[in-house]
Amino acid sequence: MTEQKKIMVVHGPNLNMLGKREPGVYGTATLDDVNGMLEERASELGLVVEAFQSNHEGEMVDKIQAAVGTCNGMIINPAAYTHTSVAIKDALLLLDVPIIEVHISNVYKRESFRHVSMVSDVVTGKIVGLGVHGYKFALDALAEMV
Ligand code: CA2
Repeated sequence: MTEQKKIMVVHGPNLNMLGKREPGVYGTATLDDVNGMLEERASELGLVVEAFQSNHEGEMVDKIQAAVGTCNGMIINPAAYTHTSVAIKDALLLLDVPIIEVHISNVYKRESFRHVSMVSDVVTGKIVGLGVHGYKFALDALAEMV
């Protein structure tokens, strides 16, 4: 049997609050719902997913470094660190696998500071504004690439 390809999913700060606050912006699905949906879709696609969430920039950097050589693709929503983190950008540059940046909300319809992404020029592609469905579309896209 060939080994299944692994997709690392990295959720940034405050995404542990999904479904518990601000449903008008981020919807009603919880982070567990999102991860469960990704696991289900991954098994249909013959992939495995490992999901990780942290409110801490350095922990996200550690997780991205640990993904080097151990995963075949990555989905990342760096949340607020999208707009500020050179450290996360530099860590993503260590990966030589496809990376999809996901944002639940349409950041371009929001405050101008959310229009800036430190990571968009180092990822393979980006999905914004499609709610939590964006994660599933990212997984489908990675399934085609890996
Ligand atoms: O739209 C996205 O996915 C964001 O990455 C979400 C970030 C925000 O800072 C980005 O500009 C856009 C915020 C994540 C906070 O998530 C919450 C979820 C529910 C309740 C409160 C916060």
